[in-house]
Amino acid sequence: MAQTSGLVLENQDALSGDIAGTFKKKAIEGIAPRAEELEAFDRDGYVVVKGLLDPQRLAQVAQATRDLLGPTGRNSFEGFKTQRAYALLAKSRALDILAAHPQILGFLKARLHDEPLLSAFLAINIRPGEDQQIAHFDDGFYNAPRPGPVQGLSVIWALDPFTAENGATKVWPGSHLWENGREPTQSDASAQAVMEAGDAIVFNGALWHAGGANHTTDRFRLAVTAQYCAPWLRTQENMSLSVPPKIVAEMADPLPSLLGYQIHPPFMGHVNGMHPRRLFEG
Ligand SMILES: O=C(O)CCC(=O)C(=O)O
Repeated sequence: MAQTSGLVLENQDALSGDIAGTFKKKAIEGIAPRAEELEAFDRDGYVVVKGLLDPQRLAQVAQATRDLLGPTGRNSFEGFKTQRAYALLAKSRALDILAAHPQILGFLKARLHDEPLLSAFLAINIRPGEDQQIAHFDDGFYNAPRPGPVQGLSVIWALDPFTAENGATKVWPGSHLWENGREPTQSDASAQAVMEAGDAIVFNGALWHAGGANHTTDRFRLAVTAQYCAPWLRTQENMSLSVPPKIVAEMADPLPSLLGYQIHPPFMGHVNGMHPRRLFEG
């Protein structure tokens, strides 16, 4: 039988709007970054935000992260002396705050998208004697013209003090504006994100960076990195398969949306023609 009622979409423009019936688009809310933080982010491609976790929360988060660490890396990108752990949101609720911290949500909204996706969320523990990681930029997978619109935004949370000696992240200021094919050389100025535990570096996914070398014999450099992308891009970790729906159903907003329980209008991300949040009904 022919359908006689429903939304009439006249043209392509109508397909950029939110046509969902039950669950409307829900923009993330956060704490807006300060003007000077945004200036630094735009100019240098990164900014260090200080003191995001109080000491009690920091201790909980650091312990929960340590508990999840496994073997050292399988290749030089992961780091042969570095422990990594993935799919963190399937394993611990203590780390939710790092994926959806109000100040990070504010950066996402200001510089990436108002309904972004969490592309990767992993622990990185750089151990004594580790070499510097190869320089890279996190949007490299998207193979897009550079410079271009912001496609990804990354955060590295310092859970130990980050020092020049223990492997503080190395960045090439301004390199988010470099054209395709340009790579860091010895003559390009670099900096290290020296941070207190509880600080985070927030950077454009186009910024060239690398995990630093750990020159110490006895200091670890524990971090969690949260990487976000625009909602029309493929995420690095396949979050739909990494975090079981039963776990996501119990999470507070905006985590389900960050994990893909959202529609990028008009219908990117639907499940059997419906908003993915309807999987939680009944
Ligand atoms: O650990 C760091 O400081 C950077 C790690 C990183 O950029 C990565 O693995 O993608």
